[in-house]
Amino acid sequence: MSAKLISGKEIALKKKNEIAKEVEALKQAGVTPGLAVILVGNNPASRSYVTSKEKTCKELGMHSLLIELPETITEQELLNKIDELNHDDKIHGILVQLPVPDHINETSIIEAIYPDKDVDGFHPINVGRMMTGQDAFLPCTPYGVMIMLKETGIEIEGKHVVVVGRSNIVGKPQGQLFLNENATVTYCHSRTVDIKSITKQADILVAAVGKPYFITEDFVKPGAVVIDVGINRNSEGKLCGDVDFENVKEKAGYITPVPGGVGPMTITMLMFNTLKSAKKVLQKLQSTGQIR
Ligand code: BQF
Repeated sequence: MSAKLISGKEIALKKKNEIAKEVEALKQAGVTPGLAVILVGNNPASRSYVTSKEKTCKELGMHSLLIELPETITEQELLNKIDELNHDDKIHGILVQLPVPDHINETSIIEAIYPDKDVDGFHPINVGRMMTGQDAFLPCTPYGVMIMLKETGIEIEGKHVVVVGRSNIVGKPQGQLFLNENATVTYCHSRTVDIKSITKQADILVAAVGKPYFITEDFVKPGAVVIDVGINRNSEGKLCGDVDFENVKEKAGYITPVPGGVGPMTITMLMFNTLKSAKKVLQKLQSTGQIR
């Protein structure tokens, strides 16, 4: 193993400690940060993500509300639930666990959440704010990656970052966040001709493909930083990333594991965003003299 391991688990632990302290201070001031998580249907992976979000909320002293709805709920009923939470003063963050069933329009759901409570950072208002470099809720996974690099002391300015993957949730915003930090950004995707020749130029390579072991050592420049955003199950049913870790670790300068890499940071940034939302509410209450 020549690469240094970037432990998302450890960085997440440090960040969660900082968040827990701020949550306590906020509670003293009269505002308990609250997150509502809506789970529609019974997808086992979704259920496990939702459970870990709830558990983390509680660990950090936040209020958490889990709303479980049957697969058969109509889009309108879900929209009504969201609107109720939009107007609930105890709730500072709302998220609908994705994917939603096919008969529900994902875009309509995302757009129904008030941007000020959109702690996933998926609402077009937050996407636009991020793109123009304004204050916004940043999507948790790409944001988590940026914090991991910062905490590890890896420079971004002027570096060539190659993002493999272009989903709205990870790939696209990931490239934008790197651009905001003055990196040179290249996107690769399923239609890219000769992916390897491009990924080999990366100082920082982000894999967000959704294919187990897609990134092998021949995709990687010696000494590169390799960030694995993939969460897959391999043929043995074990959790694995998009990177062939065992081989790539011999060539990379830094590498993130799966599990214990980006995943724990995703959850942590969700807590950070919920805290941030609650802090804004406190500021507003203070500036309008409703609380001192
Ligand atoms: C780890 C997610 C695909 C689709 C929807 C820790 C998580 C995962 C892995 C986790 C994910 C992936 C989440 C580890 C939340 C990340 O130790 O490696 C935590 O809970 N995630 C989600 O909510 O929705 C998804 C991936």
